[in-house]
Amino acid sequence: MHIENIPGPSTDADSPNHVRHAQLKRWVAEVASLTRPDRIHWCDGSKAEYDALCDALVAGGTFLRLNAAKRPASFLARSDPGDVARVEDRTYICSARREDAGPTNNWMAPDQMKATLTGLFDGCMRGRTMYVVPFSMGPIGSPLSRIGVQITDSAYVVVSMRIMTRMGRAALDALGTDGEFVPCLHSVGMPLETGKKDVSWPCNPDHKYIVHFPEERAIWSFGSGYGGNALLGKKCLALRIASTMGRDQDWLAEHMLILGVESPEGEKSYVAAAFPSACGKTNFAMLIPPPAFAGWKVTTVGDDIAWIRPGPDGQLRAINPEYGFFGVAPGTSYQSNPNAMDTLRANCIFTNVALTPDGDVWWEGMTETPPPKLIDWQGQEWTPDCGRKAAHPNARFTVPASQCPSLDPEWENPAGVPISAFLFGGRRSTTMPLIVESFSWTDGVYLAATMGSETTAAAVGKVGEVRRDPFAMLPFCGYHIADYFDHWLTMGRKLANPPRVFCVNWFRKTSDGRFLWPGYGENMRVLKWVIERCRGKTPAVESPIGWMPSASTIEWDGLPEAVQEAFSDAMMLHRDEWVRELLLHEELFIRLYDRLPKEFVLRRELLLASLWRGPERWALPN
Ligand code: GTP
Ligand code: SPV
Ligand code: MN
Repeated sequence: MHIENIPGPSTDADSPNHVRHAQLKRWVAEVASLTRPDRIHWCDGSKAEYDALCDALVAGGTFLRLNAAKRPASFLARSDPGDVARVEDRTYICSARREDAGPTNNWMAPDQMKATLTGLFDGCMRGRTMYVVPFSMGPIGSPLSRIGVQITDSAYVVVSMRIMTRMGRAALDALGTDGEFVPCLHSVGMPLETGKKDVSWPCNPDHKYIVHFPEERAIWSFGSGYGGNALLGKKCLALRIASTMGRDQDWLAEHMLILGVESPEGEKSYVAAAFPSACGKTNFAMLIPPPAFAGWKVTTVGDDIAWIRPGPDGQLRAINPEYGFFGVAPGTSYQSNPNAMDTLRANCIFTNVALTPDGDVWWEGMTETPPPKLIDWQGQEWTPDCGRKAAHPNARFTVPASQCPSLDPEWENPAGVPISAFLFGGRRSTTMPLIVESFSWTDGVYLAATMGSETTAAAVGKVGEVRRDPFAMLPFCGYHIADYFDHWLTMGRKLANPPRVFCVNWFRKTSDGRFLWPGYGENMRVLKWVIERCRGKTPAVESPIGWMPSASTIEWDGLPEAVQEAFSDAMMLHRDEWVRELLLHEELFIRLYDRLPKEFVLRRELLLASLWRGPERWALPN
């Protein structure tokens, strides 16, 4: 076996000289003897290493180098058409006891799963290079940060990890001789038999497993090279494993963006918002206020994950554990998200977008009129009338956060930023109002726990079905979801000044299918009300489900009259819709019966009572 990247003479058969962590060396040696790669490469995270790997990916056909004048240092990758999104039905939480994974997670006994996986990993890296990728989630050295080491046989994963995490020598050095790390084992699951030519997107069509061992804090992923299945620092470590760490260590790992809002008076507040996958976190995190909001500024701390813990002052503080954005490409445009478009100017990896004749990228929604000719995400010729999508609906960009023009100056503050408000928002065509503030922390936890959302292309499966997605964490909670609700209730009790909790819905539609709310930058109108509520500066109306803004407390300047007229419909509570909604809450509660917080049962009764006492259609007073 050949070992690369060893400065000076090696004293150890399996790792370079500077690796002084005995447990890490042992684990790497064990994995190598199981998976039998041709080479082992310890990643240092340097630019030279990144460039060399990108060149090799180009040479091997995984990457296509984009036009250097239009999209400098950027690449296009086309995945296998069977490997385009997270595979939720292949994702497992293998806690020792089934009841600790809870009814919303797939489970298998750890021993049984290890036996299955050991069989699959046996010899799975033959003919390939095994990369050892040390990384930090969160700024290196922050008390909130955690270190992982991913072993992978995918160079695409290595270069993506360098964008998405603080990867390389510094993370390894921070581990020292005996620091704690989460071992993250990954293989695309396609050994290269001698003399066989590699394919551009190796993966395993028959066996995919995304597996978490929460007690051991270990991750094993087999068979996929895409996104959250393969970049193990993200959903696997920073959400599923981190959520179990947070339960044990009194903090929270959440599927949330973090943004800053500065008022014209210079008052700064931070907000964290949980929306399910492909429901607008990146857009909201990079919001540009419309002209009516002169002097207001929105800044970006993170677009997908927040790690949150009480600071010494009893206020919650949050960090973004990631280093880059892995964002949904379709729908991103200079109209919808100029900050994202500017972020993407260079140094990007695009996956499953379309290619223009001049070597740039395109996706649905990027421009109003599509180019007359493209190469689609599967490498086929494409014209606007061909009846196919040019980009896959879950096509994504991978880009360093540092390139984002709206990046908050505090985004790498190791102590995190103070959180004033939590927002929860699903994708709901009906029922849920544009904005409502919960009556209390407990009530806010109830609203977040019972959140529903229409499914999106971010996961393999049916798109557009309403399902309960508590806290936007349904696919990401590493333990029993009812214990997670309880953890949230408990955390609130420990806080001197808990953030206010709001629910939003940008996606409500008219009966003929048009959005009731313009969304995107106009969401600033809702965000301003949220901030002013937190500062005690604006009144609210009591509705059956929570506090709401009257139309007069919303800034309307610059919007067409019709939007203000639609506001009443966007805020309306229909009793029949809510009765159906409460039945769905009940359905969730029965699934979680033995561990459900008692408060929830009472809260549901109270909601039902308020809705019955109110009119059939509850509207905001004029
Ligand atoms: P993950 O990265 O999958 O966790 O998702 P995300 O929440 O960051 O998703 P993203 O911001 O990329 O969501 C993109 C989708 O949301 C696209 O379909 C957008 O058109 C839609 N979207 C975002 N903001 C708005 C909005 O304010 N209104 C409406 N109607 N759609 C929006
Ligand atoms: C999501 O699906 O919520 C994502 C993308 O953020 S992935 O990393 O692929 O899970
Ligand atoms: Mn996400």
